[in-house]
Amino acid sequence: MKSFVIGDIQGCYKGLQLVLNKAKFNPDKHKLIAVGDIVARGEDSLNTVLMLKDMGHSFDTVLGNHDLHLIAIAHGIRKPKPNDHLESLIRHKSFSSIIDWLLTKPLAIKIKPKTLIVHAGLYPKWSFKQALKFSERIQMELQGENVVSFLTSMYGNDPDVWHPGMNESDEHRFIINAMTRMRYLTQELRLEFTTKCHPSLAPYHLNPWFHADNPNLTPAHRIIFGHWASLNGYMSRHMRRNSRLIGLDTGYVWGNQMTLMNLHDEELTVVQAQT
Ligand SMILES: [Mn+2]
Repeated sequence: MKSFVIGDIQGCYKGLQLVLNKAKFNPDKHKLIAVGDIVARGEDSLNTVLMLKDMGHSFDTVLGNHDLHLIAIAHGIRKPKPNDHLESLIRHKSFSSIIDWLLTKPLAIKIKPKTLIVHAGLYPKWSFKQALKFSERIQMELQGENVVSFLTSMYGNDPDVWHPGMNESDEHRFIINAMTRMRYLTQELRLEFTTKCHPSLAPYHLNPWFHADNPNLTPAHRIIFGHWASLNGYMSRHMRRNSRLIGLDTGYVWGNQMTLMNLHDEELTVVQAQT
């Protein structure tokens, strides 16, 4: 079956339809996998989610920070922000079944032996195998009885570095932060959450997570991720030098592009947002 991976949709229903039509995507024949952040900020998160959910087994996604935030809102732990435009989704009669559906989604998907999909990235101390194990742990917590306390303790920026001997709740928070929020790391591989700019504008002591050496990876490994709209362009240049990284968030919600990649030949289909 032909599979496609799509960058951050963020409730941009029109952009989603445009890019799927342009690539002649057919849910009866093809599979669509999202890099997460399917909701929030865009004009129509409700119809975006209803359409993706209706695709059944033809669609899968990893969870992004905005998807987790929606789950936290549904459990009464966070309040929706007006600029997320989530009101009609939250009020819809299918909201609780949408949340149940999101709660089944992982943080990482291995789609080929050496290809991983994850929202923000792979922390450089981790192998694919570890990341998938961590993803399974979080998935179990999201489907467990203590989901409310789990979601409550997921918020926060500490610990900002991975080290052995942390308690379980610190481990879970770090795993979620690394897999759904990470962009820059310090030299000591600490997560830094405030800097979101293009790497050419970043302070000298910070490096993109994918510049840190990961001894678990070979040039045959591929990591497909989203989350970092300001990388648009940088990643496509980077792809030629380093085949391991495919950043698909091209910032449609900010007036730039929505990108879809055919997994077999890595051909990109791109649509431009109308401003
Ligand atoms: Mn994100």
